[in-house]
Amino acid sequence: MQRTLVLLKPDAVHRRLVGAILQRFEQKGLRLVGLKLVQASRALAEKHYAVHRGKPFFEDLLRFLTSGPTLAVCLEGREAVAVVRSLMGQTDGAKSPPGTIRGDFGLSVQNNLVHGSDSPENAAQEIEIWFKPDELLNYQIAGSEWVG
Ligand code: IDP
Ligand code: MG
Repeated sequence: MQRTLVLLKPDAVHRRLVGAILQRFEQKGLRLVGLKLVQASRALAEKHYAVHRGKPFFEDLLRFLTSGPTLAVCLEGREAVAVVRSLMGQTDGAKSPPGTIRGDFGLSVQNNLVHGSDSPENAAQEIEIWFKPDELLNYQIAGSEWVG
């Protein structure tokens, strides 16, 4: 079963969209493995977005991610990485189709509510950045045979 790292960024928390966004992942059939409200430090934000270092939006992105609470979420399920990416929509809220999280809740490129890992390899690395091993739970969900 695949795992992925999702972040509900500070705009999602400030806009009180945490419940609405988490519901989409849950109702799709993904299950919660880890959940943690974090005030990201600059070091943590830099590590998470290391791949974007040097880009013109990098400093603003760090300021944004460290500006308030982020809900770190580890989700598990069949094809979890790709499923989360498709539920999120495109980076730019204005270009994201209705029905996606970014398409339904935002217009911004930067303040786009959610992060989702873009490959299983990056997911493994990112889960390690945000969670300690004992913060990730292994358990059997009742009725999981109906979901996949
Ligand atoms: P993704 O979150 O859809 O994977 P990435 O290209 O990995 O998009 O960019 C990481 C984050 O950086 C985005 O989610 C968004 O918050 C921000 N970002 C990306 N491109 C821009 C830009 O052109 N201007 C401002 N912020 C950007
Ligand atoms: Mg990305």
